[in-house]
Amino acid sequence: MPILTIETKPYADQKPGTSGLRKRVGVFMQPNYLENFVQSIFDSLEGFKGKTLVIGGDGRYYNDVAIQTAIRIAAANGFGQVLVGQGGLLSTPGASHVIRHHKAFGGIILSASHNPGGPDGDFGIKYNVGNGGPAPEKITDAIFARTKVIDRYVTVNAPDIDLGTIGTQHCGEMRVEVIDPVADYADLMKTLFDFDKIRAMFAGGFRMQFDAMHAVTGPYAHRILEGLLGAPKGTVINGTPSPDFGGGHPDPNLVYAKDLYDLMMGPDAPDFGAASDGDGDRNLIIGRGRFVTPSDSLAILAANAPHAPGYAAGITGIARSMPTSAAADRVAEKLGIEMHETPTGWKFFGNLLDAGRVTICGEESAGTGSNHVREKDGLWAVLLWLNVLAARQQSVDAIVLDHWATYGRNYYTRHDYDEVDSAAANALVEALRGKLPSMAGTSLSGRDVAYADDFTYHDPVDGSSSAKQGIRIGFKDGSRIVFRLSGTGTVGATLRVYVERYEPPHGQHDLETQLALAPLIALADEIAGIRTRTGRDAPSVIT
Ligand code: G16
Repeated sequence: MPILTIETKPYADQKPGTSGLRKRVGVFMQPNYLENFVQSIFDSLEGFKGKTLVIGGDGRYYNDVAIQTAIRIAAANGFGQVLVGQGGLLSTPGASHVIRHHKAFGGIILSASHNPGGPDGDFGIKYNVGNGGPAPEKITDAIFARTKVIDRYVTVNAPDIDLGTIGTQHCGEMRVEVIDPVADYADLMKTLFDFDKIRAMFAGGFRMQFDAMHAVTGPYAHRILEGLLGAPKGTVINGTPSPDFGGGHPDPNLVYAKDLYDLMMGPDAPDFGAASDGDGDRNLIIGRGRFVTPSDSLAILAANAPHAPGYAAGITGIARSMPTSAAADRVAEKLGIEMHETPTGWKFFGNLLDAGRVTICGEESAGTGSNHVREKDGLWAVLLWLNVLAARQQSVDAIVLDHWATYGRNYYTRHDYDEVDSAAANALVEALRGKLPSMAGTSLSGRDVAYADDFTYHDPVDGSSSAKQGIRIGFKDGSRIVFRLSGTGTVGATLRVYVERYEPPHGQHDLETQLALAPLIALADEIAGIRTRTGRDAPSVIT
């Protein structure tokens, strides 16, 4: 089949963000927009001729079209084989596992994660390398450089692949294998967790609600929770992926998963509530009457991981993103294992995991995962929690209170200001940077400043460094305020303000979080002039 070379013109706005390129669907539908980006990915890679590429997405609007386009361009560029999930579906952690398990050269994941979908929603694309993890910055920088000068892409004139039918097809010379999106992933989970113990817990009347938010984890959760683990039918709700996520916002936080939260705080709450996002890498954990912050969840899972067979030998180290609370640090300290603080973005964990320096990683943005794949993994976190609950035979609430009594509590909140004018947001950050040198050693609202800097990460494995990763103001009493601009928004800028305060093991652990942090929240506004500069009276989302 002849290879077609199509002339094209570059777009100036194809810089990958925290996790790939995310834009409104309408932007992606511009002529050659997607084609340019896919070709730029391949132009930035070497040595893939005849190799395997994994392609899958979260099922959002435009997924089907984008997959067919990517398959044709992959065929024209000389890949030997594409593995694609049935229906075009692969959760992000599922794709990571398929890449690793089948020793693929890499993978293309089509998702805008927790952002809304549909014709007026968002779309996204990212490239993952052979270890199953998001491409490191040196590759995303090369892709961006290529998008700025690209003048042609190659494709083949072949019919669409039938994504509904599992089995082998061809696109030009290239083999296309449509695979069951869940099978490999479910097999991996069986090796990590004590399925018998969890099954016995469900058989004993344990009740759970899992909200798949009309997104990609639906088929995974149905098969694993209700199928393999015997949870009653109806445990999984909103379990059929839809192109616009049922008109909802597939972000498992207290705003967009409010129904689940209300259920879990109500009189008829089940024992355990959980949710995952658009592409299945985030998680929300709520026990009866007890919300668990992602930062606490990371710490608790790290402390309890050996209850699961896959981690019975213990963990080698923990990594967390810089804005994530220091709760996990206290666990690492007690276990005497390595602790790493990285910039926001799962890609920064890859080297540490590959080098065996850490076993468990997590982020305040509802992401937790381990060395089993190279992405955060929503359902994995849920299964580890279930394993811990089955092993300890205690409630989520009891486990959280016990954790605080042992390690102390890091009160923690994140305030987001969405769709802020970009110029105003950048000016706010610039002004803060200007103030940093004069802050260290002073006292702000009676708190002594221990350090005030713009976080730079030095990767201990490959020696690279990443600067300007967020402004941190740390106080001598262990509290901290962090400011940074999101790298995943698609409209204007999103300002994130992260506030934390440490209360030791025998301190007061039962305060309402916003109240406990009120003085620091006020101080953050005072330092950065958030209200004045953004014109906002209140955050759009508090988590
Ligand atoms: C992505 C990244 C995460 C990051 C999150 C928020 O998650 O993979 O590492 O923590 O974005 O990033 P930001 O604060 O820059 O918006 P996801 O679930 O969107 O792929």
